[in-house]
Amino acid sequence: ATLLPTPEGELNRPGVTALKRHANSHKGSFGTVCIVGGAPGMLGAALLAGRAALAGGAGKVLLATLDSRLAVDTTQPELMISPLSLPLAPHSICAIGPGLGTSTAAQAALSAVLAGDTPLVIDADALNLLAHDAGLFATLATRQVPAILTPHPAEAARLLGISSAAVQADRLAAARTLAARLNKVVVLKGAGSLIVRPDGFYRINASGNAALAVAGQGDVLTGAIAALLAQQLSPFDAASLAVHLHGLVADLYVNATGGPVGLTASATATALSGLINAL
Ligand code: NPW
Ligand code: AMP
Ligand code: MG
Repeated sequence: ATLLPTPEGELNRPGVTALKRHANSHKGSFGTVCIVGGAPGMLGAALLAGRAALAGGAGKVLLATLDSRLAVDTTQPELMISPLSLPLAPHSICAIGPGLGTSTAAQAALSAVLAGDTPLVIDADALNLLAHDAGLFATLATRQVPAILTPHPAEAARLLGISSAAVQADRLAAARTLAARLNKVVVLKGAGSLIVRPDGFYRINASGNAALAVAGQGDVLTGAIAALLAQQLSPFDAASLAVHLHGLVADLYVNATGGPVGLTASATATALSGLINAL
């Protein structure tokens, strides 16, 4: 099956060879993902990202949450959950933003993560914090460590200082501008998600549908990208493949049920592993 059309035409299974597991591999082979987010009222976002990171094949997943009331996810006890404390426990990839909020503590967390040398997935409220703090934005722009930003159109608009309508009017230009300004890979989400490198090279994702237009789906995508990054895919391939598989879950759902209603973010996270195994 064609997984992802690319302008280059040479890759339709981006990064897939990196996911092959050797017989003597162990959990340390697949990286540790740390999700930073989950402020009061939005713990679910961090849990969804964490579940997606597990389903995406990360060896170990830690959640550092701003809401300290949850110690374990009893339906996903593999997740190691602890209140956010700085510095963070050692990990190979950090995904920051799902349910993070924009409090002083959230800003301190983003600032600390940017000061470190961990590859990042930056989503949701971490994007909103960047949009409101020129210093943090400049720090990210000059940071010489891979990062992937995953804005939806409203988040991209805030980062660019334009309206969502302007972003949607020329999605490629918006994504390219942001990728170039920050010197990072950008995923501009929404129907036909764009995955754009700083040099302007891009892929358009052909999978996905309106079944994904429900709360938490972006948080799932963030966890999936982080898992693939932890498994040594390049940032561009990790983003491309995760976006594609995320959309494919929705396409298979519509085929199986006859319509787009009822696909939850939780179910999407769970379904990712089957698609990865089928690659
Ligand atoms: P409109 O309405 O069109 O003007 P926000 P958020 C736009 C956490 N969550 N095409 C649209 O704007 C997140 O992780 C927690 C066009 C929409 O109203 C964040 O930390 C959950 N426009 C926090 O909540 C589950 C689009 O963006 C606006 C678009 C806030 O994140 C939910 C909303 O953006 C959530 O993930 C598209 N394809 N997509 C939990 N269970 O804990 C979005 N827009 O105001 O940044 O709010 O995305 O909900
Ligand atoms: P977020 O707004 O952060 O929760 O992210 C929503 C996720 O669902 C992104 O990956 C979007 O690309 C995807 N999505 C939302 N609506 C659609 C749609 N109509 N078609 C395809 N993908 C969508
Ligand atoms: Mg989101």
